[in-house]
Amino acid sequence: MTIKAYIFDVDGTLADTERDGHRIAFNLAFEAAGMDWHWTEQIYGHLLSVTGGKERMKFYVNEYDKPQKGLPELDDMIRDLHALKTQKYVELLNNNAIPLRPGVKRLLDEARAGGIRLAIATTTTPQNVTALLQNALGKDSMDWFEVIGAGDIVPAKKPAPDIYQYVLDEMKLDADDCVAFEDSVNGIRSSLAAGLRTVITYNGYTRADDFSGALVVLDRFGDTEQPSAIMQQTQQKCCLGVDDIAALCEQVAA
Ligand code: XBP
Ligand code: MG
Repeated sequence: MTIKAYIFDVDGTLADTERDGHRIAFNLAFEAAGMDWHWTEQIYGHLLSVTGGKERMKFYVNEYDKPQKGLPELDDMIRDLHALKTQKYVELLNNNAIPLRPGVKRLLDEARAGGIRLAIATTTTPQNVTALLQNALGKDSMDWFEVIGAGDIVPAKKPAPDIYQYVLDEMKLDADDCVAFEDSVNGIRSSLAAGLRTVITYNGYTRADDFSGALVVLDRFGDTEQPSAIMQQTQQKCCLGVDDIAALCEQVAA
């Protein structure tokens, strides 16, 4: 069977954006709004169990019993805080682009050269996707992706399958035609629930997550300068390529 499309998660997969990107933007927004909230790396690691910045702030208020718990205007406050955070995140990326993870650009180029269609399925906002891609890959990179499924465009965020189902519907493709690329347990639960074979590249926050059902679990896609340690150990090669992904899909189909 021919793979027609690759559907990429963004945060943690295309780039390591959480610890030094989103977390910093949240703290800058809290400070600008005069809030005494501050998310350390450790607190943020716990809060990452909830996807979506607005949902994550609500979880934080309840989980850490903050004084704002139960306020009638809490949802409005969180909405405004999230808009400020998104502005801070975009500014952050425009000033200090967060690089793509090793091998992401190589795999995107290989896929495009091979006629494999590209899409994005992410919990973050469209503005954040645009800022990441344009700063890391240049202005025209947005056109590489046929569909960008992002943020509140679906009712339920990951681990619900909604965002992947939205992308499949928009591309008029079946799950069997595609492969998903994720970094976290919420992400793979979402992609598997949508029926998608899933490649995992874990990161510092997700290395201990349960990736049961993954097509393959790697430290990174890898490239010649920054090879994948797992590909070197298991396949005696530096990187995961389009051919490797096709072979993995053939194996599971057999
Ligand atoms: C990761 C998320 C997002 C980001 C923060 O998205 O769960 O919520 O952490 O971005 P994914 P927002 O891994 O699906 O790309 O504040 O815009 O939600
Ligand atoms: Mg992710």
